[in-house]
Amino acid sequence: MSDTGITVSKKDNFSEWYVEVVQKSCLADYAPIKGCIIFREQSYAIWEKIQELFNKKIKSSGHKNVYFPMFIPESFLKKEAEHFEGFVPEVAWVTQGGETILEEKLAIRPTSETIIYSTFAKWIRSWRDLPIKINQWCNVVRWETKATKPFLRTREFLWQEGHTAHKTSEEAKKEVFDILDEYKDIMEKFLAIPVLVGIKTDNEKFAGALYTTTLEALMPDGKALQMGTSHNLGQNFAKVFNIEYVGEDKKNHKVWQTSWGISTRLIGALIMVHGDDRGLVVPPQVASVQVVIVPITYKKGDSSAIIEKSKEILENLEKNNISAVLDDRKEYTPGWKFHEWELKGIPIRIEIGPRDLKQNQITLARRDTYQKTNAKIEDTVQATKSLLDEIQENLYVTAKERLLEKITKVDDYEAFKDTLKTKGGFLKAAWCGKSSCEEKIKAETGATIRLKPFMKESSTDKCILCNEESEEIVYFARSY
Ligand code: 86X
Repeated sequence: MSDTGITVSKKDNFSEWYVEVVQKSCLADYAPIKGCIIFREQSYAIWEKIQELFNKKIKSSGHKNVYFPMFIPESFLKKEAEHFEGFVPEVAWVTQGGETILEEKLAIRPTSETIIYSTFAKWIRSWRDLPIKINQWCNVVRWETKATKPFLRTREFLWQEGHTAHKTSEEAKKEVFDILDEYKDIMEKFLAIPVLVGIKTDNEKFAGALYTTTLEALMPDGKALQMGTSHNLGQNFAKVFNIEYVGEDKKNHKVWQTSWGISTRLIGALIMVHGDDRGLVVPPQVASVQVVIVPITYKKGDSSAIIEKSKEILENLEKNNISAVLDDRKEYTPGWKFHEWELKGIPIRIEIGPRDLKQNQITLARRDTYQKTNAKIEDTVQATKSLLDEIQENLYVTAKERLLEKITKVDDYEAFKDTLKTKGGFLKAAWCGKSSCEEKIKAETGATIRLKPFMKESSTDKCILCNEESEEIVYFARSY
């Protein structure tokens, strides 16, 4: 195959396949800085779609977008040493401005709790100032030492971070779960990626949180990927940053807080879950181009009638809120165009050639199954709409089946290790609740507890490792 198409099969060499799709589908390119990528047009368009969807959701529930500086004075991070301790080796610093060595070095934000919450302390005076519900879209920097991978682990990435402060614990709790629901909706209904939701163990939660909720997806190589997180911070940060308000009772109270985030990692998940040996597959709901029209014309012969009809179809689709492009480039053959649009993952290709025109029809080719169907030209909009819905549904259902196939209940440690090695995926197992067992399993197998389900599954099983009384069934997996 040529150097424009995908040359490695997803099944044979997943990791190489991924890197090829990323580059050849114009999603990302490597940057001249180690561990950084250039977000190219195909990935940035998906990111803009995610931004559009999430902004709509949070704005309708009263959140406002803001932007804080990317520089955080060292003293701010030190104030929070307890919660950020483990992260210090990942922080990148600015020590010099122009020729001047800075008196206090500045962290490039790895996350913005410290700068935002010290500002909350200034903004919040009385109960009338609450709740505060803000969000920012920004870049963050974490100086990764582990191997980097486009979208999944890079030293700079894009995300949104939401930060809220409330009068009561109940209100904060509701916020945590409302956001979790919005995240789940984006992942499942728009990105067509099924997720498991639950709570992190104390080992895996954000140190600054009372508890951390998480959304976890499964990648085709059997590894779990955290897709997003929503934390209940309780009053932990209110204590450190002294965020207090005078209540209606005239007394001082500390606020209750939440924080939550999703990142450009979601794009990595989308590529892995839906992509195939022809390249990227973009779910219709997040595709900036849903339909490409390719007129089948040849050098010899008059093609004006076909081009005319193609333009009509394009206009008609656009009028009906279907995002379409007409590829009438003369310098490429139809076959070449097919490959290119497949590589880029456009959900539907509409072909119209001399025979189609004669029969007053179009050919619709779907990206997910490669199936082709015909429709009368006057039915184009209807046929396209229902096919887009079908593709969206099929991508989700297929991914869901693959997820369910790879959730395995295991009853003893031998089966645990064996299943992890041969099959991967999520392992449901009883756990006694002790960190020591969790850590030992991680050291011996590489699997961590990805989540504790919200609804405790009652069981009489004993802990998978120590065989003592178990508290609950949890989900283990190796992960990204
Ligand atoms: C944890 C917590 C939280 C807002 C989110 O998960 C969602 C959005 N923030 C992020 N975290 C850190 O606090 C952190 C801190 C430092 Cl200093 C660092 F270098 C890396 C970090 N990574 C994650």
